[in-house]
Amino acid sequence: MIEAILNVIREGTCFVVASHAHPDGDAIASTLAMANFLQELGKQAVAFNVDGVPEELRFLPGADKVVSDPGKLGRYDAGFVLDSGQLDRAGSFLSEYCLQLVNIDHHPHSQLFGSINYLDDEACATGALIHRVILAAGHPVSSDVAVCLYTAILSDTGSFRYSNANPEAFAIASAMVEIGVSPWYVAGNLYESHPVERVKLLSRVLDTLTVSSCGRFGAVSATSEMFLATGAGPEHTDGLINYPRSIRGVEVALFFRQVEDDLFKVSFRSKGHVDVGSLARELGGGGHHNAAGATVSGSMEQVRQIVFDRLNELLPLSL
Ligand SMILES: [Mn+2]
Repeated sequence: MIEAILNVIREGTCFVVASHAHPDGDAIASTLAMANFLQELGKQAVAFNVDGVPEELRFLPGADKVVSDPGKLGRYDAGFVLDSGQLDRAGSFLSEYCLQLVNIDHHPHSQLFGSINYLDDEACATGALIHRVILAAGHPVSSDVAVCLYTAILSDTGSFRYSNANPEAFAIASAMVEIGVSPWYVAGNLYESHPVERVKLLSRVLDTLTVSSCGRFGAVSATSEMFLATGAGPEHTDGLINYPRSIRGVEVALFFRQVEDDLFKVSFRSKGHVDVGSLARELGGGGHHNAAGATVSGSMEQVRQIVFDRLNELLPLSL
């Protein structure tokens, strides 16, 4: 599988590397690791994301060159679609710009939209798969690539706290630090450079905290009114779901974000047996056992009730 990817790289000269909309650290950092690696091989490589690069990831090498306007794309020998699960999360139009697509992903149920699909749902991050590709190419990991790979893994393992923090995660992190990555530099950029709007939004979001009577799930919400009042945007909501999750006894955390008057994005995190990926799929979304999301229409009260009712059914079964 990796050999087939290396052949695509050897035979092509220009590539696009893309990842899913509303990108997280793994999505952007994997994209930039791959794009930087391809450029170091003397190839042309464009990094693309429909939503651009979130503020806290702009320190990554090459982040300033990420293209977000599909109109600026050219023609490519291949497109690498990373961390995306399905092509439309990165942009269905990518297939029109590329002679072939290569899907590299660690999400379970990732669709086989590539001519090559390098999938491993046991990998801690897509960044770990990119690391395997670079090692197989026999290419030394540059300091630019190293900081991207370290960031991808730090981010997707929740700073090595989640169950996906496997030996490979620590091994890659260790190797990247060996190459010269500064853990404090990365953590400082990722976690201690929040804009004040985010912290103001946090105070309002925490005000909405509810915990179920069983104590096993907890939720917070962000409404359009809160975004307006604080000047924060949806890009400032990353990690807010960790607050209900941090409560003792809470197994499933929920974050409801108003998208339109009667439309809510629901994020799920599970600490235990409940497979929030399958719950999200029931609601038309997707994701992992431990982290998932769906978009549900209805008023805030209706949407919360739909999800709470389903959890009240699921949680007793998971004892
Ligand atoms: Mn990922």
